[in-house]
Amino acid sequence: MTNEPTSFSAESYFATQPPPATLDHDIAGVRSFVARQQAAGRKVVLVTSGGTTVPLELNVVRFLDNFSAGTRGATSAEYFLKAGYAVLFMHRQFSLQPFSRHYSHSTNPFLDLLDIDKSTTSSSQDPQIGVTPEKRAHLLQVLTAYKQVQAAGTLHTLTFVTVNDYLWLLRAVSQELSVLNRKAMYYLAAAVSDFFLPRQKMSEHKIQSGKGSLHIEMDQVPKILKPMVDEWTRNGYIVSFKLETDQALLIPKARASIERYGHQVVIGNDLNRRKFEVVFVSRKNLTGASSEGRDNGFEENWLRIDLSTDHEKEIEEDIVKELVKRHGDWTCVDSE
Ligand code: PAZ
Repeated sequence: MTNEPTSFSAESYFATQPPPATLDHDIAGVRSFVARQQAAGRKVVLVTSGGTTVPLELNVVRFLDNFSAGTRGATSAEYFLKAGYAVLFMHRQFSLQPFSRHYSHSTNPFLDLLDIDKSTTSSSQDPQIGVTPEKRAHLLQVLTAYKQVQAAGTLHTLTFVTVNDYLWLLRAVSQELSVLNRKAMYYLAAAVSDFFLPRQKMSEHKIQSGKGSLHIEMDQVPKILKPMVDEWTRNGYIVSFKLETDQALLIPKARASIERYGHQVVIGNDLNRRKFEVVFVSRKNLTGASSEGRDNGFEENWLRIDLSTDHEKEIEEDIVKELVKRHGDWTCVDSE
């Protein structure tokens, strides 16, 4: 299967690729969530999390996937909530989510939390289930935070699977959030496919293996940060992530991204070091509090944690703390 590649701008992408069926419903939910947070005077952060897929067939049997468990997004969302933000959590279906991430099937199986009270199994009463004593303190902490967030109504979740779902949702959610002006933050931690198969070039049915090898030419996913900065958001604080496996590329690529799209921060992370080291790349004097002495240079701030001495520490705590400070400075600047 070979196709001539098409060059998609964001505009031609949305003009030719169909929206997900649930878009209108999802956006109605976002609109009322944003209105409630605005009335309460809260800042709102959109957190994107998890990897997008690229289906190879319309009746999908096979797809390409992007690496991401959703740990960065789900963990950061909890720290944003703790810092008083309302969170729109837009995540890949079945990837990690705030609060429930502590008891995911792989890292901390839910059933290991529970015990059956042995005294009740031999008696005539129904067997009683309780929480394993050594897990109680942690569960109580997570549950308390979760219940508080539920009562305050400060977390709203949305799901995507394909890169197409992601792009449509991102545009629509960003536009809804733009009413908050500088009080909105966009924290783009999802791992988004760079290449995709436009609907018009996809085979309807399962690709057959009879012809031997498979050749697919994919088109480039449009660069959406530019329209996001210029058209979809209004003075919002935009943070993107850059994942590399070659550490030497992190800073040059992060700088190039800021240069090209004009957003506020790129957080660079190396695949194998991402749990304990990230770098913030931004323009110097970004808030423009004093335009004098402003230059076009960049600054880099490394955040590191020592996992050998601080086993419990999550680097997202420090990432969010730094962003809350920077966003605070950003909201102090008068909007033109
Ligand atoms: O979800 P996770 O914790 O497993 O991984 C997080 C991450 C590495 C996907 C994220 O920090 C990131 O870099 N996202 C952007 C990836 C990209 O360059 O497209």
